[in-house]
Amino acid sequence: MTTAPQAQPDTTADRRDYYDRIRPLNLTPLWESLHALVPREPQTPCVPALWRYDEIRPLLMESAALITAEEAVRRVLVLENPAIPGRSSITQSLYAGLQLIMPGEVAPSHRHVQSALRFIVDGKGAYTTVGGERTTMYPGDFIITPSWAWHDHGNEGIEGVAEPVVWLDGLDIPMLRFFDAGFAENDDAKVQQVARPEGHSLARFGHNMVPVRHDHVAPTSPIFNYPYVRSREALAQLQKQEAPDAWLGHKLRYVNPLTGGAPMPTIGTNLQLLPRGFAGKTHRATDGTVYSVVEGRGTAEIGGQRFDFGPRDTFVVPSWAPLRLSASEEAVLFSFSDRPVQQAMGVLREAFLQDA
Ligand code: 1HN
Repeated sequence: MTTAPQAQPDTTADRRDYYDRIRPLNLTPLWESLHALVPREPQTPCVPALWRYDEIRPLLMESAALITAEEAVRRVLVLENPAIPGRSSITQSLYAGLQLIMPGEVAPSHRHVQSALRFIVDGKGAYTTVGGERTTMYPGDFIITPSWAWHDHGNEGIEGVAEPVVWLDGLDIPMLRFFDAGFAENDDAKVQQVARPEGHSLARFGHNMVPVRHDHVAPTSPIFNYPYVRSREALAQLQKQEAPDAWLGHKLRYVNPLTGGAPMPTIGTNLQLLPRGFAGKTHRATDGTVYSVVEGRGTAEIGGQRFDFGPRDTFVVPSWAPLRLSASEEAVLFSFSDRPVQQAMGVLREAFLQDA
């Protein structure tokens, strides 16, 4: 048997007088805040929200006339959870932003303890260099900047195309702020030296095989670009070969090939396909999750609120909010959350509900 926690005690006059006397000693009564400190279930201040790319793109392009990537260091519009403005947070633990790099621009080399992911949203011809290896970025690619790895970005164009490139940044900034464990430094060079050929890490670790002798010991995946063409192909095959999960459609999580766990120690990532006409059942989980729509259209019903999504939109599902996904066109969604951290702590909970 479980019961609801006790109601909060009354704040009587004599109690208030007592609180006033203990406050100068930096003391406070637990019994006034216990109910809020240990809620019966998650009580996130965050709310669901959707950012429409069609609305944001012109504003992003406008920012390119205001400031260069170099002056900005990173030219990004931060996606803030509307219920917690001013904290550069899309959930309590995660940061998200849309970054723009114009043809010919460079975002200078630096490194920090915060881990980052890039999910390419719009345009091609940009590259990022991470720890001495460069990768060309295409829409739908999932790219990792591990903690403390040097990284710089540029846009030299490719295949005769020079166009603006936009990606979704996901970082564990609020988590690092919580731990007060952040360090950062700028590189002497604006653009770091490339030390290995493009595709080297994927060749070594990206084919269900790994080198018999290697020295990769970091907790982050040795693969730093998970190309969309490969992940999309897996989903296309799955769709032909099996029925979709009633809650998730066809959903795959990205893995670190050395561990089978999440590719980043602090952020878990997924790619899912919702078949045309899919009407999912309701599920919820304690990891607040950010979604980026790659293809197709549909609806996310989040805590009873309806959000219609289309290509390149971003939306956030707060911790423990019931989520029901449906698709009017075949849709592909990328998503990320702090799931590996909650799993390491043994606190992740999720529920797959049987809708009536
Ligand atoms: C950062 O280094 C990047 O390297 C993007 O592209 C966003 C947000 C806060 C702090 C560092 C990048 C960032 C960031």
